[in-house]
Amino acid sequence: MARKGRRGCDCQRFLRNNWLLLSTVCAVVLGEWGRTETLSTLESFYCVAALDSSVSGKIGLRAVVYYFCTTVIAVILGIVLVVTIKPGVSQKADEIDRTGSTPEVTTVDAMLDLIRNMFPENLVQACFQQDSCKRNILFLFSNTFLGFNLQNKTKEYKIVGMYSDGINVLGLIVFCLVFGIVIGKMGEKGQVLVDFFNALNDATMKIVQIIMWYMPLGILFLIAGKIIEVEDWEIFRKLGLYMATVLSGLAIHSVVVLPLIYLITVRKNPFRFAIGMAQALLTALMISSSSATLPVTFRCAEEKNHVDKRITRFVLPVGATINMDGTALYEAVAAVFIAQLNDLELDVGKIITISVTATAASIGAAGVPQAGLVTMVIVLSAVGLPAEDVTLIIAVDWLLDRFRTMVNVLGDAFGAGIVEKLSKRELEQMDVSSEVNIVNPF
Ligand code: DAS
Repeated sequence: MARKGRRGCDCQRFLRNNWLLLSTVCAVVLGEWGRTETLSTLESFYCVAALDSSVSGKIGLRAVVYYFCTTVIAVILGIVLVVTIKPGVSQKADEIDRTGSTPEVTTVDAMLDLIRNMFPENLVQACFQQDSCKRNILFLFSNTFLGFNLQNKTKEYKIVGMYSDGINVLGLIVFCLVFGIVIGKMGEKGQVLVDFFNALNDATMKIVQIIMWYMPLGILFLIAGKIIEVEDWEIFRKLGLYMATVLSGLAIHSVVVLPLIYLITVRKNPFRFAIGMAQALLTALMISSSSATLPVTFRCAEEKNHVDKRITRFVLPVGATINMDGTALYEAVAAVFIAQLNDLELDVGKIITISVTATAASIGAAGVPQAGLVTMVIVLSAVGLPAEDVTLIIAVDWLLDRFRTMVNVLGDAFGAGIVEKLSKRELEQMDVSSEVNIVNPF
C-alpha cells in the first residue's frame, strides 16, 4: 500500500514539475496534426479553386460521363454473367412445370411497360398498388412485429409488366429526378423545400443509424431462421455459385474493362497505374469503405501515379460518392440471383429495370461498409422481389463488400487518370496563366 501511495506521489510530482513541457509537447503534436489536416483540406480547396468555372465544368462533365459509362458496363457485365451461370436456378429446374408461370410478356409489351412506368399515374399509387396497399402494410407488420413472412405464405408473384406487387421504384426515381431539378431551378423559393428534405433525410438517417445498431442481432436470427427453413442444403451450393459469379464479374471489370478504357484513352500501362494504387486497394479491401480510403487514394494517385492535384481533389471525392462500379455489378447479380431462387422468369423489361435501378442504387449508396446491401432493396422492390430474401445473401456480404469496395476505388483512380489526360490542354493553359499570376502556396 505504501509502495502504491509513493508511486502515486512520484507521478503527481512528475506532472507538477513537467506540466509546462507536457502541455507544450501536446500542443505541438495537436498543432502539427491540425496543420497537416488543415493544410490538406485547404490544399484541396486551393487546387479546386484554382480551376476556373469553365474548366471545372468540363472536368466535371468528363468525370460524370466516365462514371456513368463504367457503371453501366459493370451492370451489363453482371447481368450477362448471372444469366449465363444461373447460380440461383435449381438443378431440378428442368422438371419444374412452367405452364403455371407468369403469362408470356412480349419484348415490345415489356418495353412499353417500362416507359409507362417512368410516368406513374399518381405518386401515391406509385408507392402502393391500390389492391395491395393494405396487403403491403399487413406484410410489413407481419415481417416486422410478428416475425414471420405472411407474404411467403400467400406468395403469388403475378408480375405483369413492371407493375408488380411492390413499389414502382422506376416511376419514383424519374419523378424525384425531375422534382429535384425543378426545386434547384426555383432558387430562393425552393429553399424551404430543400431545407425540408434535408431535415427529412437527416431524421431518416438517424432512424437508420439506430436500427443499424440492432442489425447484427436481427441478422443472426434471420439467418438462423433461414437455415432452419432449409429443406435441401442445395442453397449452399447456390450461394457458392453466387459468390463465384460476383467475384468473377468484379475480376473481369477490374482486370479487363477498366484497364482497357484507361489504355485506350491514356495510352499508358494500366497495370503499372493499378500497382501504384496498391496501398489504396489494400486499404479498401481491409476496411470496406471508399470514403475512409480516400486519403490513401489521394496519396497513391498523386505521389505514385503523379496525377495532377487539381484533378484528384475534384474527381476522387465525387467518385467515392457516386462512382461504384463494383456495387452496381453486385446489385444486378444479386437481384437476378434472388429472382432465380424464387423461380421467377425475368423478361427483357424486368432485366432493364434491374439494370437501371442497380445503376441508380449504386449512385445512391454511401462509401461506407455494406451500403450496397442497404440500397439493394430498391432494386428488389423495382421488380417485385421479396426484399427479405436479402437475408439469403447477407451471410456472405461481408466478404463480397470488401472486393466490390476495392473495385469502386480502382474505378475512381482510373477515372482520375483518364480525366487528367482528357483535360491536359486546359491544365496546360492554366499552368501558363498561373505562372504569371499566383504560385501554389502549399
Ligand atoms: N462498402 C461500399 C464502399 O465503400 C460499397 C458497397 O457497400 O457496395 O464503396
